[in-house]
Amino acid sequence: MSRIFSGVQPTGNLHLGNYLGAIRNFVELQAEENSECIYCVVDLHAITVWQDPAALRANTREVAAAYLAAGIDPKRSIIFNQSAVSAHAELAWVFNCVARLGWLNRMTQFKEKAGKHRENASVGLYAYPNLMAADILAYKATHVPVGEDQKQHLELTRDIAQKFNNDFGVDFFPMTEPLIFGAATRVMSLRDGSKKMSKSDPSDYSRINLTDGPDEIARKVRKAKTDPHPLPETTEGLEGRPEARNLVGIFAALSGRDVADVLGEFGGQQFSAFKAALVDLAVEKLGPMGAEMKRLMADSAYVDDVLRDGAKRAAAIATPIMDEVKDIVGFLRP
Ligand code: AQP
Repeated sequence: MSRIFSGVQPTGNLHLGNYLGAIRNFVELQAEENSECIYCVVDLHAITVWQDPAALRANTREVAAAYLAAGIDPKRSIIFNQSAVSAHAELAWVFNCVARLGWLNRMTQFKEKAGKHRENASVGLYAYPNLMAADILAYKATHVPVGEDQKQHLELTRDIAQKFNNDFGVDFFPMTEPLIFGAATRVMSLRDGSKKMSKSDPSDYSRINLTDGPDEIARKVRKAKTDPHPLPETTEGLEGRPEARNLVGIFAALSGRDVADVLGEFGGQQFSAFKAALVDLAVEKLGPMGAEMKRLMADSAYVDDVLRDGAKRAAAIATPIMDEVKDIVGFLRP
């Protein structure tokens, strides 16, 4: 049996990249036989940068609503928020003492997020990958579906698992495999094809938010950066054209076609015609999900019930694993 774990941060502005790179794959994995899926709203991760408490509560419900609206079945899968299961924070502390500073110093996401203000970044932002390893290993998850940007953190999770096993002479934690699949593992900003689409980009025009309506989607796609040439007829023609590659990739991912097939239809045409088709497709695929998200966000009692039930089921898996960790490490459990 495979145990799948993944999470999304409740930091607002959930976007097309989060959907195509992660949430859509969560739904697909849930349909597999012999898999147990645990999908977390990682609120402990969110506070590694400042979050307004009221916004954090709303954004936590927004991610849960996105999971549900995308098709995750809360009976079949577990949906919960991270802070509701104490094993995450407890195991993260143990891993703070297993992981080496040199390992964390190599993490590119910290460098990108802390930027020039490294001295001012929270300790939590630096230790984030240890918490991520704890999220996964508190369930002994075998597989973690993520976008490409999380690959390095997954490698660190394996290093931590291995060092823990070696240090204590046990064969306890599994070597978790990343699952990076789908046609859009790295969706780029609509304003700059060299930057990934991101919640924290100050420009709302850089991303399509999952709650955007048809007018917003149309405006953003129309304004998306392109180059002056017509679309190429073959995939090789996308070399050196990051914005064209991104938009064609989004079209392919949303339509379930491959890039060559999309270029077979639109190659040689101007961006204006292609963008019009992309707007129709995005509105068709994302519109109903966005509307369902808004409906669920207005029904916070239901969303909270789902999270409460999920937290109980998640804790039932993680607590015995954490108890074993305590025994291995030598903590008394009087
Ligand atoms: N642009 C992207 N393309 C494909 N996948 C993406 N993911 C994020 N951006 C893209 C995947 O979405 C999942 C949840 O991400 P997260 O919320 O945990 O954090 P993140 O990767 O830091 O996401 P953002 O949107 O870029 O947020 P900020 O701006 O706060 O850094 C992950 O599986 C991620 O790979």
